[in-house]
Amino acid sequence: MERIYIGMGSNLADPAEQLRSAIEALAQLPQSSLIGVSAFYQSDSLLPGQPRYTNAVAALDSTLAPLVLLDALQAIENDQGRERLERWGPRTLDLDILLFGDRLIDEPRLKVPHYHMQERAFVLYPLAELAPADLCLADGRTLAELLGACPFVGLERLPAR
Ligand code: A4P
Ligand code: MG
Repeated sequence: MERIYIGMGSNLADPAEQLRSAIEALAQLPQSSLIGVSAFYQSDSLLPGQPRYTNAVAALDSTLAPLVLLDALQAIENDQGRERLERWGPRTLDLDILLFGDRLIDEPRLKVPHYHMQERAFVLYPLAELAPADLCLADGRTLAELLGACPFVGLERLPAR
């Protein structure tokens, strides 16, 4: 079993409902158990002119191989009507593998840790609800250090999932 953290994001078609459906789908993954889900957080899109995002992080224990898990996550995205029109375009559901145990993965289809997660408040704050503060990221910095360098700015933690 490896502990996997998955970043979830949506900015189309009732984002909170998209995340709730995604959580149900994650709970059904084979060879896996859903360990926990953070609160939902809203923030402006990194790209101007797009609707606001709702983001959350899920923790999963799994024996699935990384690319098998990626296929399963992309199937969930597709089931929820994701259309890949342009990179970084608005989306009903985005599922990113943030961390996969302590693995460093550098394959054409899969880079782990997920790039830029170290500086994204909408990833780090929900992750901190689930992961220990001394969790070490690939570059040797701990989650606590990354949070210290990433102010809680522009994030709104929603009261309920
Ligand atoms: N891929 C490589 N590594 C991974 C990984 N660790 N997890 C590949 C998942 N997929 C990975 O992803 C493109 C390809 O990346 C996949 O086919 C997979 O093989 P995608 O989900 O189709 O495209 P994308 O999401 O548009 O691109 P990307 O680079 O994942 O964008 P991001 O980083 O997700 O940024 N603002 C707020 N507030 N909240 C957000 O969540 N998200 C984005 C998109 C922009 N602004 C945002 C947010
Ligand atoms: Mg993505």
